[in-house]
Parts: sequence; C-alpha cells; structure tokens
Amino acid sequence: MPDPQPTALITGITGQDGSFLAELLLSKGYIVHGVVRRASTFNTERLDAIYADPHELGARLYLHYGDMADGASLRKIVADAQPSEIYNLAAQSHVRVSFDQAQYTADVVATGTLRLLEAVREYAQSGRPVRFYQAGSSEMFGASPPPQNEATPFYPRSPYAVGKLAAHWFATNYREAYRLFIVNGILFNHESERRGETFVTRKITRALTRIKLGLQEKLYLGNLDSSRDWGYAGDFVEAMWMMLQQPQPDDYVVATGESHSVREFLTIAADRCGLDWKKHVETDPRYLRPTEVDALCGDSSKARTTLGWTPKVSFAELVAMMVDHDLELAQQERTLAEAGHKVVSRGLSHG
Ligand code: NAP
Ligand code: G4F
Repeated sequence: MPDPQPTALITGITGQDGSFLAELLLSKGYIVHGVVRRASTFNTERLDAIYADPHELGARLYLHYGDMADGASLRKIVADAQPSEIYNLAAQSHVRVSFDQAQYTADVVATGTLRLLEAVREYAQSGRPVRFYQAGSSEMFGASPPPQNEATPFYPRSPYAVGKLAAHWFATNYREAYRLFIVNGILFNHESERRGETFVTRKITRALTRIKLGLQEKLYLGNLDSSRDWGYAGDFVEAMWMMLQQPQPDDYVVATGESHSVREFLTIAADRCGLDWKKHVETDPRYLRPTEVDALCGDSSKARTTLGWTPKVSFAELVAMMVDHDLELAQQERTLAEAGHKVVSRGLSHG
C-alpha cells in the first residue's frame, strides 16, 4: 500500500543533489524535511526557489538544524519528521580536501552514516515502515579499471572513498542484520549549474566565462588526463527515488556509460566560450591528489533494466548548460564591477 502522505528526510539537502531531490519529491506531493548544518553565512541558497515559510499554509518543506557528527540531533530529527523515506546525501564530498581533512571526512562520511543508521534502526522499531537511500560513489571503485558495475571489486584511492566504502558496508550490514529496506546507490559523477565551484567541471565553466568577460586572467588546474563518466544531476536524483520504489532493496550503479577526460571537458567548454584554453590554463601541483582515480566509466545496465532509468541530458548538453549559466553569472558580476563594486578573486580556491 503506498503511503497516503509520503514524507522524506534528506540529509545534505543544501547540496547540489539535495536541492534537485527536494524539488523532485515536492513535485511528487511529498512532505520534505531537510537537515541543515549551522553556518555563520547562509548555506540554503540552492533551496531559495522552493523554500516557503513553514508558517504559510500549504508549506511542505521543513528544515532542521543537525549534523552528521551529532547522533543525538539525527535521532531527534528522524523521530520528529516521521519519514517514510530517508535519503542520506550529507558528506564532506570533495576528494582532494579529504586528504587534508582525513579524520573529519571519515567521521562525517562513514561514522556519520552509522549514526544515522542507528537512529533509523531505533525509529523502525516503533513499527513505522521506512526506506533508506545511501549515497555511494564511483570513487569506491577507484583503481579498478572500467567499465565498472555492481560486480566490480572496490579499490578506493582517497580518505573520502574509503569513508564511502565503510558507509556502503554499514548500510549493507544494517539491511541484512535488521532486515531494513536500505539501498546503496553507486553514482558516477553528476554535475549541473548548481555544482560546487571547487569541483573541476564548475571550476572550469566559472573560470572560462569570467575570463571571457575580462573578470579573471588565468585558470589553475591539476591533472587533465583523468577521465570521468559525467552525467546531469537532475537525471541522477530520479534514479535515487526509483531505487526506493522497488519491491526489494538492492544496490545499483548509475552512470551514463560515456567517459571524457578533463582536457576534453575543457576543450568543449572553451569552444562554447570562443576561447583557446591553452592561452589561459596553467597547472598547479596543489590540485593534484596523492593517489588519483585515473578512469571511471560506469555500466548501469542493472539500473536501466530493473528501474527503467535512463539519462536524458547528453554530455554536450551538460557542458553547454553549465557554460551558458555561468556566462550569465559573469555578466551580472561585470555589471556590478562597472558600477564600482569590488570583483572577488576566485584564483585561490583550494579545489
Ligand atoms: P555537495 O554539493 O557537496 O553537498 C553535500 C551536502 O552535505 C551539503 O548539503 C553539505 O552542507 C552537507 N554536509 C556536509 N557536511 C555535513 C555535516 N557534517 N553534517 C550535515 N551535513 C553536512 O554534494 P553533492 O554533489 O550534492 O553529493 C550528494 C551526495 O552524493 C554526497 O554524499 C556525495 O558524496 C555523493 N556523491 C556525489 C556525486 C557527484 O558527482 N555529485 C557522485 C557520487 C556520490 P553545506 O551546504 O552546509 O556544506
Ligand atoms: O571534479 P572533481 O573534484 O571530482 P571527483 O574527484 O571525481 O569526485 C566527485 O565525483 C565523485 C563520483 O565519482 C563523488 F563521489 C565526489 O563526491 C565528487 O562529487 O575531480 C574530477 C577530476 C579528478 O581526476 C581531478 O584530479 O578532475 C581532476 N582535476 C584536475 N584539476 C581537478 C582539478 N579537480 C578539481 N576539483 N580541481 C582541479 O583544479
């Protein structure tokens, strides 16, 4: 029997995927609760389009302060929200940063997931049926050569990837030990105009469009030879939802099946801007990783056959969408600069 008033709880709701997923679930009639960590600046920008004051009639989005490092807050939020579905998207999700903040990353990504699973185990004992999505990553395959699917051995290459693998096995163990409906999504890279600006795709589209409009001179990057299976975040959150609608919990790889190097991404983005990237890009070793994941290309046959999932946005469309969006942002920045406002330098970012 479908839940008459489906209610979802999303950790990481302020992130790229969290914002797309919240929009998707609201469009399907869900009540959506999200975990937001306290910050001294606003971190809910990606939710601006869907946020309504909870006092307003008909509001269906509720935000709660909490943190993956704080099990008590997670237990309280789960008990208050009474969700029928939980999507665990919260993470320190930057691979390069995970080498600098290894213990913190492990705590949030791995132990944080365990804290949430414990809260869910307690909640499930009250008799309320609940389904749980764990945001796994293709980084868990790491050094295993492509194509990667559900049967590919894991070989993580960063503290982030090791943390995600621990979370994957915590989720699997809780599924088996307590017969909970828990799925592991193993998602390959997915991007959008909402992607964080220190991930390579957005770093490139932000910088090239600013260079085009004279707001920046150089773009500093690391390894241009690695390749990734890049899809569109809007398509990928649909797969998350589909996984929780199945009769049985399982694990699924979600990917486009097409892989491109960072250099190729750079070339296509620069072409769209009418720039020759070789005149503007320099390498900086600070962006290299002590251990790199060279090649990712997913085989998502299982998700396509079982879930009926298929990506809609092509690689070329994704690059164009991101460039066009960032060109508009750069134009706004230039207008402000021409009106005498200070232009912020982005060259020192650590991503
Ligand atoms: P993202 O944009 O970096 O968002 C991460 C979210 O986690 C943000 O809402 C962030 O809050 C929150 N968060 C970080 N630390 C937290 C903590 N200690 N307690 C509570 N919340 C915390 O990541 P994304 O691209 O949307 O990815 C969503 C999930 O999928 C992540 O788990 C990521 O590792 C995984 N994943 C992503 C991809 C991809 O290509 N995008 C692929 C595979 C797996 P703030 O906004 O306050 O920072
Ligand atoms: O954009 P990236 O930082 O993404 P990465 O490491 O693939 O991780 C992303 O995807 C994972 C799924 O596979 C997620 F689990 C994870 O949370 C995150 O969303 O780097 C992509 C590639 C790497 O090979 C990196 O070495 O781009 C290369 N790169 C080259 N120069 C750079 C840069 N990456 C960044 N961030 N910044 C650079 O300047």
